[in-house]
Amino acid sequence: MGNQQPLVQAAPEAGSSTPLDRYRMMRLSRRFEETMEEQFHEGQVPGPLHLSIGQEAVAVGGCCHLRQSDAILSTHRGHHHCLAKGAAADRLMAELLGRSAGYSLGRGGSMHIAIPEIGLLGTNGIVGAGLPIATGAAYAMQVQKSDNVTVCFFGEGATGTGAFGEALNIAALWRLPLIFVCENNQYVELTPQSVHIAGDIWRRGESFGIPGSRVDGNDVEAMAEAMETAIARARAGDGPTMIEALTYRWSGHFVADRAAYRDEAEVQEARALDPLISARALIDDDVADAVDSEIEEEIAVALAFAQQSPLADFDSLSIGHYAAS
Ligand SMILES: Cc1ncc(C[n+]2csc(CCOP(=O)(O)OP(=O)(O)O)c2C)c(N)n1
Repeated sequence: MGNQQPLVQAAPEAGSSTPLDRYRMMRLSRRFEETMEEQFHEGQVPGPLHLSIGQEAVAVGGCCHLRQSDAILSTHRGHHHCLAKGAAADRLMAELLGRSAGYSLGRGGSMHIAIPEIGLLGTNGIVGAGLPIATGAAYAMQVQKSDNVTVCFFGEGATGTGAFGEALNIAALWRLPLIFVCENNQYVELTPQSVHIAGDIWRRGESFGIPGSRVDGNDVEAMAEAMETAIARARAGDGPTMIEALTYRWSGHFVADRAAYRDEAEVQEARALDPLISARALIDDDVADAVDSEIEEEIAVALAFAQQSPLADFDSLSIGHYAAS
């Protein structure tokens, strides 16, 4: 069940991330998910699989200025967040394939991953559930008088939950070091945003006094810049910020959803705005090609690692449920 693999990737120092680092991470996330999609179709993924392909810039720009001691909360669509915060691709893959070397010993899949050592406080299958947890984490950071911050990633569907308003209220009232990142991929399951969300999401914090902005969520540099400002504000004790990152969900809601409810032309238009293209344009072609080859190797090694790990073990079912006495 245990394994000798490192728990996390070597993360760059906070603030030292370069456009090259960001491209590398986005490429890793893209190839990670494409590989998991193939594995799903081969029957190797025992649970549901929600892909973030096309949304990589939100996670990478959202995490590239964070320290390991900063926290994030993720969602049901969170592989890109996990990788960007420093999860190791091999153990993440093992989890998705239901293998005992996975982060949750293969018992949970992609919606049950928490890696406290790197500040990943959880992916989550319950829409909006990260919001109160993030609020609590940010409050803990404030009580501990650290200058760490919490970033809560959530989809636009979560703005319809009661927890959203509650989190905004408490975060503003207590000036918590919390950054709300609404990853607006324009669909809530099978429903386009246009038929169920009124007004501007980025302005939802206004009446609480929370500054907000809408960012091109396909532009990793724009995302990183907006986060830098929000992180500095939170570290300085000036309270929360709301960022709406506008992006697009390339795939169906989950892998088996063929997304017949939307126009192919709309999908193709969105794909032309591939966030990897603009990220790649900032670095030399030769360097980018070398990165692409390294990632292919890394993915192949990670997949082999995951496949060699034994399937989740029933004896592990009770592990991690109770605090050690
Ligand atoms: C509390 C709750 N209600 C409903 C669902 C069913 N559900 C799963 S994903 C989803 C849509 C979420 O949309 P969004 O928050 O925009 O995230 P996205 O899937 O677009 O990444 C819904 C309604 C759920 N998991 N949890």
